[in-house]
Amino acid sequence: MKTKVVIIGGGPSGLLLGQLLSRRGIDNIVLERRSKDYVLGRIRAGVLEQGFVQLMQEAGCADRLHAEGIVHDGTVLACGGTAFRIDFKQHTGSQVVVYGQTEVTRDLYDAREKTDGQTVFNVEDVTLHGVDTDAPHVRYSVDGVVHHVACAFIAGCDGFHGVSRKSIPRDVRKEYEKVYPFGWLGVLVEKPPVYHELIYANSPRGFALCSMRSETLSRYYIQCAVQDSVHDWSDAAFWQELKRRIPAPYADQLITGPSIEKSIAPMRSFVTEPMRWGRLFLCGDAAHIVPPTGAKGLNTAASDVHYLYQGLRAFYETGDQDGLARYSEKALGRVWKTQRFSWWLSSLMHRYPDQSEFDAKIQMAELEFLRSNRAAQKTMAQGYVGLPY
Ligand code: RFL
Ligand code: PHB
Repeated sequence: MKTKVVIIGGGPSGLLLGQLLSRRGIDNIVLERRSKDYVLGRIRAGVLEQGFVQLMQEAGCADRLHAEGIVHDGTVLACGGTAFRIDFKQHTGSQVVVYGQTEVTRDLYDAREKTDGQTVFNVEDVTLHGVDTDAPHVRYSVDGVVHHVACAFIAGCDGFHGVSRKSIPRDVRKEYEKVYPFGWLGVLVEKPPVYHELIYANSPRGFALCSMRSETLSRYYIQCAVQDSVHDWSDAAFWQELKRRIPAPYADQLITGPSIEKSIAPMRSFVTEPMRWGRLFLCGDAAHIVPPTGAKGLNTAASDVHYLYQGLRAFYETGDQDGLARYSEKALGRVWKTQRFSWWLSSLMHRYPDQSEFDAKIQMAELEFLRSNRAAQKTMAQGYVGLPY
C-alpha cells in the first residue's frame, strides 16, 4: 500500500487533519487502534474556540456544529459564596462554542465515510520505519495479518499513550512535565444545566465545574483525590459534594439525576520538544497535555493540525517546504502560551493538599484582582477564547 500521509490515530486530531487533506486531494490513511464505537464512547472536551470552529468549516464538517453548538459570550467564576462573570465578547469580541468532542468526532467520521477516506480500525503493533529518510513506511497488523504503508509523511495523532512520540530517539526529544496532586471526577447527566454559562468554582472543599453538552445534557466535575476511584463516589455523594462547592443560589437550582457516565481524569501538564523528527510530525495529545481547567486540550490539538495542514498544503500545491520546516517552532510557540494559561487557571481554582494559609490568601487576592480589574479580565478572556494561530 502507498499514500502521501499516514495518520496514526483516529481521534479528533487525526480525523480533522485527514478531512482537511482529503478536501485538497492529498491522499491519506488513518490507522486507529480501537473500534469506531469505542472512540465515540469517550466523553471528553466540551468547549471549542473559534479557531477550531473555522477548521471544522474548512473541513466541510461544521453544519451540525453551527446548528446545535451553544455559543457562550462569557463564563462565571465563583469563590466562596460569591460569583462574578468574565465577559469574553466585551473584552475580545470573540466567543466559544459548547459542542462535545464526541459530536465533533462523529461529524468527522461521517464526513470521512462520505468522501470514501480510508480508515483502518483495530490496528495493532504499529511501528514507524525510515522516519529520518525520504522514504518512511508504517507497519501494522489487523487480526494477525501484517501490512505496510509507504508514504511521504507520517502524522503522529495517537494521543498521550501512542507510539509516535516514543519513535523519536530519546536523545533527540526533551520532555517537560508537571503532575498535579488531584484529579477531576466527572459526571454526565440527562438534566438541564444549572446555568446557561459555565461555572468554575474555587471552594474551601476544592474545585468544581458546572458545564453542559446541550439544553438537556449536563456535565459536572469536582476535584477529587488522585487515589480516588469512581467506585468511591456514589451519585448521591457526588451531588452532595458539588452542591457544597458552588454558591447557594446555584446549588438550590441544581437538578440532579442518575449519572449516565462517571470517570476520573488525572491532571497533568506535559510538552515534548521538538514536535517534528524527520518526516514524522506530532499533533495534539501525542505532543502535549494540559489539565482540563482551561478547556485547551482539543483546541491546542486543532492549532497543531492547522500548522501541519498549511505546511503540507504548501508543499503539495507549490513545493514550498518552509511551513513543514518550521512546523515544530510554530506549533510550540502557541503550545507553551496555552500551557501557561491552563497552569495558571488550574493553580488559581484548585485547593492543593500542601497549600499553606499564605498560599490560600494569595489565591484569594488573585481572584479578587480578577473580579475588580478590567485588564486582568481581558487577559483571562483572551486566554479562554484562544490565542490567534
Ligand atoms: P486522542 O483523543 O487521545 O486520540 C488519539 C487516538 O489515537 C489512538 N491510538 C492509536 N492508534 C493507532 N495506533 C496506536 N498505537 C495508537 N495509540 C493510540 C487512540 O485510540 C485515539 O483514538 O488525541 P487527540 O486526537 O490529539 O485529541 C486530544 C483531545 O482528545 C484532548 O486534548 C481533549 O479531550 C482534552 N480535553 C479538553 N480539551 C478541550 O479543548 N476542551 C475541553 O473542554 C476539554 N475537556 C479534556 C476535557 C480531556 C478530559 N480527559 C478525559 C482527559 C475534559 C476531560 C475530562
Ligand atoms: C467539559 O464540558 O467537559 C469541560 C468544560 C470546560 C472545561 C473542561 C471540561 O474547562
